[in-house]
Amino acid sequence: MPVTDLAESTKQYWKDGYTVLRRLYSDEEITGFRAECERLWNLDGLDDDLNLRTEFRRGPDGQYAFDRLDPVLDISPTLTGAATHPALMRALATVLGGPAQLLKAKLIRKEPGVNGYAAHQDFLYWKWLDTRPDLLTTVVINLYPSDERSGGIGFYRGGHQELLPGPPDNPEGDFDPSRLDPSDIDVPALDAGDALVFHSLAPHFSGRNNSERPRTVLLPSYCVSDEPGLYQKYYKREIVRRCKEMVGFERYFAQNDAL
Ligand SMILES: O=C(O)CCC(=O)C(=O)O
Repeated sequence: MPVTDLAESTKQYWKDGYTVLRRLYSDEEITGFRAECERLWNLDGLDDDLNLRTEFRRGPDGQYAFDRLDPVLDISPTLTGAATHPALMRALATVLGGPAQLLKAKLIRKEPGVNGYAAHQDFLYWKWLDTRPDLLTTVVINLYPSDERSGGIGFYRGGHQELLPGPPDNPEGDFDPSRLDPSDIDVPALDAGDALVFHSLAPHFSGRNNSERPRTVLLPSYCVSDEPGLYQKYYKREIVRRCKEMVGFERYFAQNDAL
C-alpha cells in the first residue's frame, strides 16, 4: 500500500521539480519485476550492435557496457503492468492535475563501475511533442535500494522553471551545469518499491555505480493528454531517428572497418 501523503507529494513536486512516492509497489510485486528484469537481461542478442533496443555506456574498463533496453514494454507484459499500475496512475493524476498517458519507457541496469548520465533536462529532447513542459513527467520505478553511491539520479532542487541554455559553443544543447548552484543538488535515497516522479524540466544527472550490485530502474514517461497513441507516436519517431542518425551503430562500423 502506498504510504505517501499525495497532497504533500504534489506540493513538493511543483516546488522542487520531483517527489518520491514511497512503497508504491509491494514486496511481492518488486520480486516479480526483479525476476522479469533478469529474464530480459539474459535474452539473446542484447549485446548485438545492431539491436535497436539496446544502448551502451562506458564500463569500468573503458569498454562499452550494455545498460539500457528502450523500448521494453512491448516485450514485457510484467513491466507494462508496473508502468500502468493503478496506484501509480492514480497518484500521477493527482500530482499532475489530470490523467496521464504513457509516452515511453526504458529499463536501465547500471552494473558496478558503469558510468552515469551527464546533466540534462528531458524536455530538451521532447520539444518536438509540442506540448507544455508541465504536462510531461518521468517516473523512476526503483527495484533495489539505491542512493548516490549506486549511481542514483541527482536533481538541482527547484531548477525546473525553464529550459536552461547550453554552453556558448552549443546553446541548443544540454545546459551547462556550472551555471547552477551545486549546493542545490539532492540525490534522493530510494528503497525498493519507491517511485520517484520528476518534472520534464528538472535538471538532473547520475553518477557511476560505485556499489557492488547493479542499479536497476524502470523509467516510464507520461504526458497529460487526450491524444490517443502517444506511445506509438513516440517510438515511431525514435526508432526512425536512431536508424537515420545511426545511433548506437558506431561499434559495428568500427568492427566492420577493422575486418
Ligand atoms: O538512471 C539514470 O542513471 C539516469 C537516467 C536519466 O537521466 C534519463 O534517462 O533521463
